[in-house]
Amino acid sequence: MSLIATDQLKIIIGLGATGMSCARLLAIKGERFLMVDTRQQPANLACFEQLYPQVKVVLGPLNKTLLASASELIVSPGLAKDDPAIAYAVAKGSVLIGDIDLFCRATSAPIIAITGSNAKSTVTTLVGEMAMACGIEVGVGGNIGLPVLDFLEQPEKDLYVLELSSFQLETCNDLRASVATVLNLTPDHLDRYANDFQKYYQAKHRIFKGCKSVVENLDDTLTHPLVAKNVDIIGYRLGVSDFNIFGLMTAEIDGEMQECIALAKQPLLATSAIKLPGRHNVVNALAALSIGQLAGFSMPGMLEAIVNFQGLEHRCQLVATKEQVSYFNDSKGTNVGATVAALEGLGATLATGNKIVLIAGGDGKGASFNDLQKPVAEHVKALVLIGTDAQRIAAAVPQAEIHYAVNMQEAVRQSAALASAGDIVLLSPACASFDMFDNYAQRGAVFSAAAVDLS
Ligand code: UMA
Ligand code: ADP
Repeated sequence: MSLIATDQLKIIIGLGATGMSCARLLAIKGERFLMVDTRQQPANLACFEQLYPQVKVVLGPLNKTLLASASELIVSPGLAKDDPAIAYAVAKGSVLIGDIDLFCRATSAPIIAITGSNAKSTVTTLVGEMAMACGIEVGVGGNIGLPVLDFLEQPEKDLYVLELSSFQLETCNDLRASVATVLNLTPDHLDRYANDFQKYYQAKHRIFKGCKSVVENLDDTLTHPLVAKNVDIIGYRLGVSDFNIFGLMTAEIDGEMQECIALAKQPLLATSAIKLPGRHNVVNALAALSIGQLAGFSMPGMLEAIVNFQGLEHRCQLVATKEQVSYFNDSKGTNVGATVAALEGLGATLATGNKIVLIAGGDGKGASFNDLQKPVAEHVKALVLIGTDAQRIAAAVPQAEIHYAVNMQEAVRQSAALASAGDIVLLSPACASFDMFDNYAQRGAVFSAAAVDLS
């Protein structure tokens, strides 16, 4: 890792996990820096002041003159980069950068970069498990919860697998990933992008800057990269496989004709061997295989990792079965695209006549709920709505049976009364949780406990 100090002033904006990791790096390098946060009482303040008593902290609205005095502004992902004070400083010559570029400057190990509106954490984790199964020393981090600069405090790994959000990609200029992918693209975080989907798309596609190879989801044209002809591309689709395309085929496995994952029309693994529920998780396995293939992982190692992968909490996780009704916690379904995938993914596994009772609602982040219409019509028996945007969801699915609940416990009780043997009760809110819960994990935990507690 190369750590080169300069005596120019740097300003870190944001006292969250990212800001703290940036401070650690600059302190180790002996750089001159200030810490800025728009909040009066950011949670890490006391800890920061204890660790760096000599570093000035400036709190409250951003001061444009102060920011313009910095050679570099290291901006945390949670902060919008179009703040007028940041724009002023950039116009005056300050360079805008984020933790991801700082990390890329410091490491020479290959990077796999994964973004998308949904499935990032699942695919990032699975790719990490594949690398481990192939005997590769791997670091898995980024938006998934581990600031990437924390890796610099450990011996360098052979490979880094990074989940990147659009917020992080906004400040990425120097990623040069070995493998880059946008898994899927549907509206999210539009409150941050002035309701402009194109801006969100552009932020996501920054992941391809300088990349060496690309994985493309052939079922989602918005993931198609604009890259030079010499960049290797592998595609995947929930359809027939082909040369350089991971897909599906029917083949004889263990004496039985079965649906299989395949590459170049060669069967690799029965889809029934994937433990994660729903068709969308078959897509996630295809995505991870495509990434691993470009990264040079061995096929047996990748297949072993898929077969052993149990999935992550709060992502279409089966948490209870009561009176032959299955309760799935998909609290991480925080936007419409995720809920559409969960409904279609689980709906495809139901026996004829069985349906889903959907618990949804929360803070919709300004998004339209209209894309719920089709999967709701196909797979949903009734919706039980909670939270701030309950009425907006109801208005988007006028043909559906709607119920309202004041809290999660009541939503689960109502859903249990609506479901019959063989049905699914699914919490997939299509919304953020902050209007009723601390975060999606707490929302999922409350749902799961209520489902387990049903008599
Ligand atoms: N904030 C202010 N003023 C500031 C700085 C931040 O009000 O001056 C607020 C932000 O608006 C936000 C909160 O503080 O509400 C945290 O922002 P941050 O940038 O300091 O966040 P970190 O603690 O550094 O965590 C970030 C990611 N958070 C965000 O992008 C909001 C984490 O992703 C990520 O795990 C972490 O870096 C390590 O890379 C979380 C997330 O919610 C899980 N990501 C979004 C998502 O997945 O949808 C993008
Ligand atoms: P992210 O990190 O992008 O939020 P996760 O892996 O945490 O992704 O999954 C979040 C949600 O995305 C899941 O709870 C599920 O509702 C949805 N999801 C999972 N796989 C897919 C997919 N292939 N396409 C669209 N949505 C998906």
